[in-house]
Amino acid sequence: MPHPLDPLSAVEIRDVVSILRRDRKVEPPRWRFGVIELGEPSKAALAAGDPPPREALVTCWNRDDGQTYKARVSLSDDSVRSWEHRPGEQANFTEDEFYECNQALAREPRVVEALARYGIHDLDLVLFDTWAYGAHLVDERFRGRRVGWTDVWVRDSKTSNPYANPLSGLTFVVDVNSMELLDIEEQFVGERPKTMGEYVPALVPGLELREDLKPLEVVQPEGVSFALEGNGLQWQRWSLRLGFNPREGLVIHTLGYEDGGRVRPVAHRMSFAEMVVPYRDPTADHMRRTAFDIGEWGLGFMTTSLELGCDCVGAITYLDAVLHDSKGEPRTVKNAICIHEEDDAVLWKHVDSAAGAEVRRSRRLVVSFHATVANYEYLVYWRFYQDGSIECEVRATGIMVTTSFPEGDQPPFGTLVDERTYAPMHQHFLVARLDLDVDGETNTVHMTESEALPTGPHNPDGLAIVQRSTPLRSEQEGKQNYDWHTQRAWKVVNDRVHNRLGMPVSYKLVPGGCFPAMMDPSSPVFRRAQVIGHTLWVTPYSENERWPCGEFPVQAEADAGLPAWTEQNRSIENADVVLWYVFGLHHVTRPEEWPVMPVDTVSFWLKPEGFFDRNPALDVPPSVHSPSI
Ligand SMILES: [Cu+2]
Repeated sequence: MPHPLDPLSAVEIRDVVSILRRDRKVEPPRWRFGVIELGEPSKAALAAGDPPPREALVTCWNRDDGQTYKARVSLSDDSVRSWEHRPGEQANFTEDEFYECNQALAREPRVVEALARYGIHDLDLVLFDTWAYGAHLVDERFRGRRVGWTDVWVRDSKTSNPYANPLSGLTFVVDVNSMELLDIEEQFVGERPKTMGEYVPALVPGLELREDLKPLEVVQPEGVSFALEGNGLQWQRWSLRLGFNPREGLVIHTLGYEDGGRVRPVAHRMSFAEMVVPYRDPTADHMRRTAFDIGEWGLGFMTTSLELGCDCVGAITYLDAVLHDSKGEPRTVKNAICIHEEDDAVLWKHVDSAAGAEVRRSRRLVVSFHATVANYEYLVYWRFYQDGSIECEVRATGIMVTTSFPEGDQPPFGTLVDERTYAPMHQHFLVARLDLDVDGETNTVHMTESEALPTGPHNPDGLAIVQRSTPLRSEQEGKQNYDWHTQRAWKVVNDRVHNRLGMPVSYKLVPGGCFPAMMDPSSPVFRRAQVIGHTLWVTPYSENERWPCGEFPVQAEADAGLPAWTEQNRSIENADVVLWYVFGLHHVTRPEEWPVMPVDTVSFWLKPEGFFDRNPALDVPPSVHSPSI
């Protein structure tokens, strides 16, 4: 029996597909599956105790007429519980379409002929990189079709980096249902420059690897301090469940901290619900480049097996992830989730002449996964600390998108990284969906700010600072922006539970890596991704509100998620609140990020504030060093 929050197994995915085939004639090759995922039980159903029915949520579409459908399938009852037509909406793009589009274009005579004009005759060296895009840029003639656009990359050899050499100025527009080439857009930008975009040592001319690194090993002679049972994880006082789905990738469920003999809830569910990557370059090569990596493609689908290179050291435990292709056939990503402990230097310390030194090492539990999104990788780390803190870190690495330009004519929208080649500036906005339940479901989010009081008789030197805490009562008030001047942060407070000092218990969202959209609100790109207009949004929990830019951002005109839901201006006071935190990288590209980008790292924290009565890590014992080390 799976736990109600366990992801669908391969057998269950096959069962879902066969139920839909039997009852709704959803059959390949006419039909494709966008997403097949667990229909998670509601909080009430989970709390009820009896195992809730096992259900799946499905997005599929008919390639012949382009119509999209959503289904809820009951595995417990062997039935289709709901079947909903979604006219005018496009399902997420799939990896199968990406590969099939690449093959179709390589066989298309008009493409072969276009490439020959650039002296490119070996199609095996060409990568057509397919992107989804916004409706406003889809030509009137192709409206309503499932349209992708591709840029073109040319490898130097079969094993070299496909993203090393752009063939700038050539774009293909494709109907990815029929794989028909709809349009060729061409803007000759001159002879291709000679660049060096290789990073595999054997392909980098003259590279000599450093020889002065001695081994550094992490040894856990008695094994790990965590216990993983199925998808349930326990470490120190933390307990949580690991989930995974095609769109969000890793999901943290039912996070709690044991205190005084009981598990106190902190979060019901935490995940990444969207990622928006607008390239801030209006030239022909980049104007369509506005990726919604979660809504258009799925971070889960793009999760890579950590067998391929995890770079976690010590004793590592892995979990596999089960996904599916567009035919509904399950596939397993081996070692998709990495679980391990890390030493984290000093946790607390004091040196006193009488007592001597008391010092504690900090240890953290890390749960991570890596997604390769075509040229880029995103490495996601959830870290749990012994003092009740939680850190969510994202590292971006991989190969930047580049463009070549004619001699003496470099556009100002990027940074020169190689001969007549620039990397456009862009932004990676990540939206973390944080369904926190601090000591229970009934919480209120407060905006917290520091205020320097004016100089006066009681504050003659102007030293006084006070802390203001303002409850956010409605969804309108819940739209929050970072303010450096007041060191604004947000606290999730449970007014019904108090600590020993009489304060209501809370967890604080300590913002990090946030930045403004810097985009005209009338921009059609902004209209599709209005979530980037604020650092934080707060909504009352609603089971169907999962996707901040709408469930179907492919070819969308407008953001059908947070801006639409929050129009209702519902109460968020003493409610089961969900926080949507927008952070990421404002990526002003650098020469040092070419040909492969050293990680750029951003994070935010959730820290207990009055949740405990005192430092909860007082009981961490001093480190024991084995004499041999
Ligand atoms: Cu970037």
